Amino acid sequence: MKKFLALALSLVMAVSLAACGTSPSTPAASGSGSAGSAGSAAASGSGDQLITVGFAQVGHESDWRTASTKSVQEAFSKDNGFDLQFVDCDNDSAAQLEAVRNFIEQDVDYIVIDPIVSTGWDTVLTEADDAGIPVIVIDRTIDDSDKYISWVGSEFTNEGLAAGAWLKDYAALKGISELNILVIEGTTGSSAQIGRTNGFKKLADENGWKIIDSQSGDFTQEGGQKVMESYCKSYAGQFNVVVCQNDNEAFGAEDAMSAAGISYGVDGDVILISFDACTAGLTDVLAGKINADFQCNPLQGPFCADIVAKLAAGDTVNKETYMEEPWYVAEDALTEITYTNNAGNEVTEPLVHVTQDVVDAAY
Ligand code: GYE
Repeated sequence: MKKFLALALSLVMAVSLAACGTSPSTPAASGSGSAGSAGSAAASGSGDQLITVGFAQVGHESDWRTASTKSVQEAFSKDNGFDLQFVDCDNDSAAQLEAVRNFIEQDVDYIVIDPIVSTGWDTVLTEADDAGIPVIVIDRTIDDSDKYISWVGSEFTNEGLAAGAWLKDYAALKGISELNILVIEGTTGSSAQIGRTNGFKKLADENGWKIIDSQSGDFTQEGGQKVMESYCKSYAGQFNVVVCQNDNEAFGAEDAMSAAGISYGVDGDVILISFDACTAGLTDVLAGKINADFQCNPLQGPFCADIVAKLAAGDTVNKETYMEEPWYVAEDALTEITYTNNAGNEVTEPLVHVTQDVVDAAY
């Protein structure tokens, strides 16, 4: 028990240090409420036992996902006192439910879920609850059940609102009065897709922009390319903005537009907006291919491990933790945006002009 507590405490300290060192991975704020202590199996386990954690990951669809997996695997290492069972659910919701049920059957100490879609969770979370296994949710949200202890992730609606607020100011700056927009959405039913879609649409509706079409590219490069190829055929000459809900879709969209002879980015005919701001995405912002990239921070592993360590030590944890996420732009003409965020507050946030140093510091 003593050894376990020492492990847990040293992990908490390591996490605090890591969080101080890299500013984008510092949680911005803790949201509503506080979850009770888990009374976990690990906390009552014997001396040198590792804490077993089952992680049902979405899949391997994007650069963001690769960074997320690495972050969780590093944080839940054996050296940090964990035995991590990692399952790549390959973007298959049924497989993800099965993975969670297998974790329950194995009687792991904790379950971590990055939910592919936001609904369909209450039954399996009730089963975990009945088995006394605390569940921590990361990244995407679960919207039809509150039977989890804690969540750490991003405010996806704010990402969409910020993208819309930037587009409004950018169009005004460039004297573009009519915006005809094509959207390539992420995986249908994921909270990332829902939030980014709704946030951006709110600004589009308020400003009278036309969203010509909005289809899913499933957060993959291949998906983004396919959707953009069909958009180029159907809407050639009719659009001047493309919004991709992640960087990998944007890479596919770039290829499709190049093949169709359509120019995009800073010197092009089409404004290209993206989300995630991974290294390759910011490289394209620096090159002027993507005009603006709204970060979603995947480095959630240390925060999640911190939550598990606190629960194992019998401490209480916050029900929600939001990641801090900057907005990146290719040109330095605009330095900030002001918009009403999802909580109803008017906020003014900086726009980070991308330089090589910014790319080098990216995930
Ligand atoms: O934006 C995308 C990934 O859930 C926030 O999933 C995540 C999204 C991310 O495939 O690249």
